[in-house]
Amino acid sequence: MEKILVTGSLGQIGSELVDKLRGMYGNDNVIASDLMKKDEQIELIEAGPFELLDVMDGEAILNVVKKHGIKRIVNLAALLSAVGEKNPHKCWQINMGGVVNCLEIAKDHGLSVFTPSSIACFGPTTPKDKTPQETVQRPNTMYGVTKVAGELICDYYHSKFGVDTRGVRFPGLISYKTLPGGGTTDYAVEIYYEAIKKGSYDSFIDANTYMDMMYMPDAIDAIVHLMNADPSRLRYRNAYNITAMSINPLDIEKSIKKFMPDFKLGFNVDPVREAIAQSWPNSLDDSPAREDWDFSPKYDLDKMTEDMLKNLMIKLDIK
Ligand code: NAD
Ligand code: AKB
Repeated sequence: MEKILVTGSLGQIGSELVDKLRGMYGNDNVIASDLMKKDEQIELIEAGPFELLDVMDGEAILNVVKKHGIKRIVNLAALLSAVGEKNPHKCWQINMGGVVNCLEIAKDHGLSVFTPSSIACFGPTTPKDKTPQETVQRPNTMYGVTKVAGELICDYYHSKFGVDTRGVRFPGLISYKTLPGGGTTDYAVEIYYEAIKKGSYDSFIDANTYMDMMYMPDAIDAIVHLMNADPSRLRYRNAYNITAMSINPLDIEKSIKKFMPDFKLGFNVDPVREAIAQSWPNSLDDSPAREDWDFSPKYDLDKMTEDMLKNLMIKLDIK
């Protein structure tokens, strides 16, 4: 069995992806890693191999690759959009340093690499509705700059050196297991937590601002699906648009009210994150992903809301 290294594995995506991959391939074949241990992820850390790993340290990654006989890296270590704007240079160093280190090792030692891009790879001059797979990419955040550069460098290592690189452009991901790490779409997670805890939420994103979103089980399925897809069908490899829903805060309010009729939504708009959201698409065209590797999300907004609320009631121990 091929061993897989997941970097940034204690974050919002990694904490669920590691579980899924360990279930599929066996605990010992999936090596989790992160910059530091986190108490809330102790189960994941103890369930299988775990390494402390800074993706900016290429030698340390290589040592882990050799120690465990790794054949595939899923590189999730990154700073997200809002945190990235507070420290753009660090965002560049981590996001680009990590991906380049993984690619160099992949080139020299015959590994494959999966690295997610994001809707942040688009910018204010990109067509906003049904944003095509191939279009203008001039983002105005450092996070977005690293995502476009990440797509291009993965394409380069594939075409120049034959490295099997793959990736998707994730929309905002909504989940209840691990909190998001400091992005613009985080409002769409907070709203569910606050609905359960307080019955109300003040959104930092404006009422009519649309962004694409997806429930975490669909995002995890997409990674697994694309990693195992027939390479001869892949036209884009590193940057497939994928989405499950195009929604704004009022849509989520309406959906929550179907299950919690007294829920109240207010607004306390954060100009920085609102400007980032305004620079991103309203909705993506993900038909190439559907055609090339049969991407097909299962959760729409109401189905996701029902599952989020049910699981958060259990997690937050609210009767
Ligand atoms: P996250 O912020 O929840 O987790 C990132 C993890 O990386 C954290 O556990 C952090 O400790 C770790 N990390 C930070 N610096 C590191 C370093 N130098 N070395 C090793 N680890 C380090 O992020 P996430 O939401 O899980 O995102 C994972 C990937 O998916 C990122 O590339 C992100 O851009 C992409 N993505 C996420 C979303 C989303 O909504 N969650 C959407 C689009 C794309
Ligand atoms: C963010 O908001 O920064 C992320 C993303 C869409 O990349 N959730």
